[in-house]
Amino acid sequence: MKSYLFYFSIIILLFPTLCFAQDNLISHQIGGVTKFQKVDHGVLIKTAGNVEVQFTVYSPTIVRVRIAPSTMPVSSSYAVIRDATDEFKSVIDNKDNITLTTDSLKIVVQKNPLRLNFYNALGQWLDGDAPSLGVSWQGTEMTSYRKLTDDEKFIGLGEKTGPLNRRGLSYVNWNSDVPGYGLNQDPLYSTMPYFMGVHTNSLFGIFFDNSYKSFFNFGGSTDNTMYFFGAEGGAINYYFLGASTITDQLKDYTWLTGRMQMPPLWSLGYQQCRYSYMSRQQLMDVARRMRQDSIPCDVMYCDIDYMNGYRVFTWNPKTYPDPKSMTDSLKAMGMHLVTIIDPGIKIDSNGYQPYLTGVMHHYFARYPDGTPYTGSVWAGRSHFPDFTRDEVRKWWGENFKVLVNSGVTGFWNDMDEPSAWGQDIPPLIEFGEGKNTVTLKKARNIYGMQMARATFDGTKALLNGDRPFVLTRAAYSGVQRYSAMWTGDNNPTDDHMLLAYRMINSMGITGEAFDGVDIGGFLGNPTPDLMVRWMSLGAFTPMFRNHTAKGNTAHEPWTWGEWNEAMMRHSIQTRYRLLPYLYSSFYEAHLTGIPINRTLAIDYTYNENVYDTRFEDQFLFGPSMLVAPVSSTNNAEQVYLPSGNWYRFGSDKKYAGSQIVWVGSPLNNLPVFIKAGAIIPMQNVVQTTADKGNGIMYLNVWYGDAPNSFTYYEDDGTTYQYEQGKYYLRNIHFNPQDNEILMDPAQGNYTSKFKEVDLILHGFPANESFTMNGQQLKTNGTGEEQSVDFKNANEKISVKW
Ligand code: MIG
Repeated sequence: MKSYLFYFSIIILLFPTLCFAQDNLISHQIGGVTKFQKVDHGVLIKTAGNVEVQFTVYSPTIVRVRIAPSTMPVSSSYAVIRDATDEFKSVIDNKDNITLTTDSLKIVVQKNPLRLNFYNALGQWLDGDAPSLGVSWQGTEMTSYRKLTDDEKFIGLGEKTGPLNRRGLSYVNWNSDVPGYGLNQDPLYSTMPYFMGVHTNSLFGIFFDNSYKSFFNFGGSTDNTMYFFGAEGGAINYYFLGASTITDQLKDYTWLTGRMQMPPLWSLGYQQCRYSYMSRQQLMDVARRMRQDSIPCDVMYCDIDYMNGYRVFTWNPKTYPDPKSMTDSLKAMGMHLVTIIDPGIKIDSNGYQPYLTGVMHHYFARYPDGTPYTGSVWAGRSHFPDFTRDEVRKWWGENFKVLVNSGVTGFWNDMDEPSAWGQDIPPLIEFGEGKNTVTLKKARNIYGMQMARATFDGTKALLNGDRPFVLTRAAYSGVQRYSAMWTGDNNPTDDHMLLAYRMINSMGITGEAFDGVDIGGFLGNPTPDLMVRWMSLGAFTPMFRNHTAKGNTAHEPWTWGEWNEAMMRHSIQTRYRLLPYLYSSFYEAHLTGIPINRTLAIDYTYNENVYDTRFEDQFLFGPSMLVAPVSSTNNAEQVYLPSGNWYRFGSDKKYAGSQIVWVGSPLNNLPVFIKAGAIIPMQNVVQTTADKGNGIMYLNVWYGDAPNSFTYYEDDGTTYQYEQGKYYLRNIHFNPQDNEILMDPAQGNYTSKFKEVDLILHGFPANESFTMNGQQLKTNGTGEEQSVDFKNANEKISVKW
């Protein structure tokens, strides 16, 4: 026994030495500057160890920093859609430093050893290399060690578990299929390597655009002196974002990586899913019951069982005969059908075209000898399309003909991490062609995004001018250009529900505004109370989808008893009433990248309460509604109301902000607050977005001391004609100092569906008399809630009191 221990410890002691020596994994540090030169749009620096440092100016607030051995080829980005066109304003070479400036940033490059420090235009230090370490590498793995300050918080990285403030925690990006993931599990399905560092009164952003397995450590294990990030391969390639507010950060980040196009309006309606509606009969029964029970609903889903033996791009002829007539029936009821698609293509040479054409053209990911990689998934042994290649994406897109011809308008991409039974796909599997050949190590984190791209481009081309809806599980930065996302296989617990809203908020600050969660939880059964609570939050989720796994209690509203169904119906009705406000908020996301669900960190960045674990789940839904997710077991909850005045949505009870309040939170009354001065256009309850409603815009304004504006946006909701000016856009202002609500003249060539405006005034001085463009209006109601009606003329409308 003793001697066994002796030899064992010798081996343990020798092992690291041996293997580092052999594999050259001893760390190396970046050396001093040997040379530097001006290059197009920036500066190129060489250092002692033949490592290059290149700065590229995209805009005064966006500078790319790339650090890599001079032998490493520059790889093109899947995320970034812009080219650099800017230049440094000045480049000053001194004995010890080189100083690079733009109008917004100053970068000081210490020469020996090379260290970078970033300052804003006011001269405030924002971020920089750790003085002792800087950029280091071990084998092919490069890491940037950076200085950490006591006051610093970190937010971002997209779909990650854990708290809003990621200080003290570490994360890995390696897209993975993680059913029933834990509350702190990592990695999950997607990679969004953009974070912001928030100081006491300044902030910065870093987008580390590297698709290899990457890691981020926000200071938990460095005695609070450093934070660091890096990747298994590729360059230290980051965009330093110097915009000084989170709103401007998001504008810059989505300028760089792209923004969403307008989603089809129907995709903002209520979506009912299930794994699986096993037959046309079952699916249509659910759809009809929605209408019978007056549950507004726009979308039904087919999960994998609609296919013939899980072969993608097929229908099961027995259970789903004549799918076109089914989607016609759905259409007649104002509903759309979304079908799931997995990447794996079943190996089946018996006339199965997607397999035959894929093999014939060598479209699949392959072993180094060219043999297509075989993994097993639902369909059994399968090959996986190489979505990194243009021709493969094009072929994939054309395959959707089968579904589009069947009347399908939404396409749900699943298993695109990619997932295969056994999970760990051999890392040497190859993608791409010629000099663009890469292995899974580089392709994995962008695989889902490229599948979503192929799906979006392909279905858009097939839909004859209509907007497709695409939903994906795996993703990489920039995916917002193609697809919505959902947070995968969650659990039916209160904690998971609350986590989902933090995750959605975090995805929102990494460019992806259109997010959903499986309402009620995917794996297992929620309590009826949890189901009711979650549905009430669903109304305030960018994508409102109820879904659950096989074998679970059905999640449709009527399965929970009449009283619970009534509460759920009310939540869904609230969603439909809010559609004009919601659609306008999507327009803002489309234009600027500001998300729908907005962590309070966006507007109240420097307020400590925002990061307090009691309040970190709270968010603004659009610009002026504050939602406090509350667990289903709490009938009262503490809510933090930021500065300003607030009204409880529903009762209009008034609260002063900048305080923590206890509020009632029974299951039928989620704590939602309206910011004083809010302008929220609503509509009447309809059963589907295909119904234009009663033609009345219910324009709600809540009185406040400060002026406010809102951009109302409308278009046909289905086509891309808004790109040619076919939209209706109207700026609406609340000007309390002039006692005026002003609607600017309508812009665009689209006629609003609203013929009338019912202006509903909350908390205005009691018994006012109102005029519209000088003419007396008849006031309905008195006191707390008054309203006036007028025609929705396109000219300027000024309402005064
Ligand atoms: O291995 O298609 O996350 O939403 O219902 C499970 C069946 C595959 C995982 C998805 C889930 C979907 C399920 N899929």
